[in-house]
Amino acid sequence: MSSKLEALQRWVDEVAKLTRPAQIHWCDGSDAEYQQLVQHMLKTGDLIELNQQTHPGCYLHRSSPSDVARVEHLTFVCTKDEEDAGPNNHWMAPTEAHAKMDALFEGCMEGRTMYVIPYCMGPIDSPLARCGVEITDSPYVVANMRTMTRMGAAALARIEREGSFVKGLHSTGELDPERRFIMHFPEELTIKSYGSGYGGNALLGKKCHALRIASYQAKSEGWLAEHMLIVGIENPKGETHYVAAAFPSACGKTNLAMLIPPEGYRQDGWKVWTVGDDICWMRPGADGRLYAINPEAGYFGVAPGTSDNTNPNALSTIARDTIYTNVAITADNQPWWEGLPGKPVTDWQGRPYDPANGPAAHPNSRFTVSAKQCPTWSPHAEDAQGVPLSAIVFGGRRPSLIPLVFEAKDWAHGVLIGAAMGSETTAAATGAVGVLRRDSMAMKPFAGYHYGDYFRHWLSFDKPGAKLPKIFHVNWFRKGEDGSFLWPGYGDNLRVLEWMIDRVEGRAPGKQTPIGTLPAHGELKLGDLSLDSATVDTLLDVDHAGWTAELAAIGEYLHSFGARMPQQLHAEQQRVAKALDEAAPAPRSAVAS
Ligand code: OXD
Ligand code: MN
Repeated sequence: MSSKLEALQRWVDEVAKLTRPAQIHWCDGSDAEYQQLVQHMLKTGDLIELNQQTHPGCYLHRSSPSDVARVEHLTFVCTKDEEDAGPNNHWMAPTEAHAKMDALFEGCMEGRTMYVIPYCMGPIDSPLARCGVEITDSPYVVANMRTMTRMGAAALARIEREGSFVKGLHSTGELDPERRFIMHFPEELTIKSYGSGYGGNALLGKKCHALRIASYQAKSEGWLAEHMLIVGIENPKGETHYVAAAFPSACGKTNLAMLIPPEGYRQDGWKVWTVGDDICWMRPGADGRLYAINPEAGYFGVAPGTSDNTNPNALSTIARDTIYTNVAITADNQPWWEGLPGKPVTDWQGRPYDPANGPAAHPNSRFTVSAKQCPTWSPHAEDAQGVPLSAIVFGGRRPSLIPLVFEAKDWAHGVLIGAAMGSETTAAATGAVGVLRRDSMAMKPFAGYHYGDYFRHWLSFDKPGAKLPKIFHVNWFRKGEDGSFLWPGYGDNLRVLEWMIDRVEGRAPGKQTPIGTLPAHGELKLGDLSLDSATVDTLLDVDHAGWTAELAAIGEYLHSFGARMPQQLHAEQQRVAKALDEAAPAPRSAVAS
């Protein structure tokens, strides 16, 4: 096969000349092609068949043990001017990066098949969608891209019609961590990735295209590419509000996207609809509202912790036609990970399970599955124009200080809240407890350009005629003095979402505070939750001294980005600091005198 688009054909020919594959396969995305790939990988051992009675169409892939996660220290943004990549990215000069990568790619596909994958990020007929072509020598990447994107003939037709596409070149190389780089050339709409088969490094449509390159494209085209889930909340009257939410990893994004309402809410007729669990592209519509699409067609989710208690929707989504990566298996060949009932017999590396070797499933083991298999998949997930957003939510893991929920005073304040967001690390993750890592808008590893310019771009959406979503911050992870979580989380998070919708609808006056609007007494519908009033008070408390210190830390953080940080964001920080100052309780001596 070949393409009638000269730019595409020329690039494929150039890559073939450089990498010297034994053969070239243009992917059409058909079922027959997928079955052939699976059969091929079963023969080579790239895939292992799982129990087809309990898990029809499910397979296991075991990666190289040194290739199990994204590699931020080997991920670069290569802009002509170093300043454009910003202090939030590793940078390399484009000429140097191309030379380094082309040396690695030279002859790397000898004896291998080179797959050409045309793909579309977003519904195939959506004006918000964007296309790319990934060239890879990994059949595992092809099979995953087929699930995660709209891949094949229809995407190729759109690319040939539009004439433009993001170029992604990938090879697993020798899977040598010393010969591994993930390079982005936003000015050339190009990605080069070598030496890793892991999803975030190798499925180039996902983090590389849909976040790093797309965020850069979005800046010049007037839209936003964000690390956010999208969820629809339907009330008993049948009205649906869509919410996009950004959280750093390990904060329950997939769980929130697939939330099951508490029993009482279910009886009353509340429903939750999943549009996306990881990435959101949004753009103002003709009516001034922000419309969002999920550029992905599948979920590449973390398996451990996914259970009938935490996320029954995810569990039923992955009961069939799923590729598992680095999970353990049971005696009867079912996939297994920590959090599931039953027992592992073989660990993620294929060894007999021995607790002395650590967890049976790798902590970052994954499932790849079509979004359509989710029981709560939204009937509007494929709408070409996207879904209109009522709210944007930022959140992090903050054991202290940050209330359960508060609302930004306006858009610019919301941008400040997103810029300031972060998560406190746990001992298990880093060895150091309570270290706050700022991860603005959960985009620290993914913004493809300078954070200062990125915040300026966010601020620019507030213009005459705009009907922007309200911005909120949530914290499901507040802890009491005994270290236990104060808020039950999971399905009960719907209570917080309901309050946000009440705010959007003008039904909840709220309580104004220097940091934003909090639920006034009685506005959060706590129903049959057995939370005592002291716990509710703690969850909704604004601690002046703590917040004054937090605002000072936010100010320092903004300054660390130098002159490109918009003055407007500094002014926002000062506005909140001043409001706190003015509302501060009188000092003790003043009270006494
Ligand atoms: C991530 C992911 O690393 O979604 O954020 O895989
Ligand atoms: Mn993610």
